[in-house]
Amino acid sequence: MRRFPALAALALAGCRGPQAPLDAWGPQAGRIADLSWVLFTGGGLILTLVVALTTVAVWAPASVRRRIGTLRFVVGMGLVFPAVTLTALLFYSLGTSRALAVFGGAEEPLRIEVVGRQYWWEMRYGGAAVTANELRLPRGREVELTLTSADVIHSLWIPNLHGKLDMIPGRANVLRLRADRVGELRGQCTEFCGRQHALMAFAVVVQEPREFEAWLARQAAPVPPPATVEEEAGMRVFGAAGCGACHAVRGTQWQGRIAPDLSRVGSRLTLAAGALPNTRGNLAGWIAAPQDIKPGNSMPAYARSLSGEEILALSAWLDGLR
Ligand code: HEC
Ligand SMILES: [Cu+2]
Repeated sequence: MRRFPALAALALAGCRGPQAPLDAWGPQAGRIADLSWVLFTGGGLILTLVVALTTVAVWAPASVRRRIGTLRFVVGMGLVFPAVTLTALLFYSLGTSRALAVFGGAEEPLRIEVVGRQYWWEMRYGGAAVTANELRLPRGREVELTLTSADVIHSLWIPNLHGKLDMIPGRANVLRLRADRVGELRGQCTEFCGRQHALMAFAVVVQEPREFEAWLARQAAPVPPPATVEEEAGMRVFGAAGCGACHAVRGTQWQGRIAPDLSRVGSRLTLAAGALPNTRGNLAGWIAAPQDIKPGNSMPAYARSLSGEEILALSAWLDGLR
């Protein structure tokens, strides 16, 4: 008995926090949570009823048992009851799906394209800015995410905001959502897409609209020139090592399109799709040994071809891109 509170706390821990579907941060997740509660409650009541009837059928005296053995009872509880309940649920869930497909407001939604790739995410804010592994949203604004894939099937899930939606090569799926609270959430790939599927997450940052606009303007601007001698050295190493063949940095000659855009990589919360917290040390570690941190991802390791000093200079420059 004394363990019970601990067990209950453990079970309910999934109901709150940055990756909890029942902790709705917007109307879409709210609808899904309502549907879930109806199903949990209804399912619980029906289970209780079935257990009670089974107990009666096994243990009750014959006179009582006879009552639940009549044809009327069997047809009523075995056919009519499930038909009525399931039909009601069908219409309720169709109503939920419909509500999820449309926006309530008259305002133009903010459109963001999200491209799934092995094993990271590209976020494109119209022509204005490209970023990776981080979805920033203005609080209270309706957002239309267009989901595509550049390779295999992925699936995008931000439990606090909406249900899952697949990202299918050659197809665009649309997810409409709104975040009503300021703060940080987490999204995750939920369709097995290869060896590093588990390390394919992203940060969701909901900001006040004004802060969001400022962030977006900074993302869209060319990067400023290096501020220190070390950063300048880092920028040179970036060119010499060929990082720009895969990565883009806004306002430079490096415009690679097959890896995360690094224009403002220093401002992101995590590195490599949630694999590491974003610190200067982790940046250096990632450049030296990405295959040890995330084996099978598409970035080559530089521990052998670059010196420690070069890697530190690179990390200084990238960390300064905010
Ligand atoms: C062959 C293409 C390729 C080259 C060359 C390459 N990278 Fe990468 N890089 C990638 C890919 C792909 C990822 C994403 C890996 C993942 O998360 O699955 C990545 C991720 C990163 C990240 C993390 C970005 C983020 O959004 O979290 C950094 C930082 C980075 N690379 C720096 C560099 C530097 C510095 C160089 C040159 C020394 C370099 N890369 C060379 C392909 C490349
Ligand atoms: Cu994936």
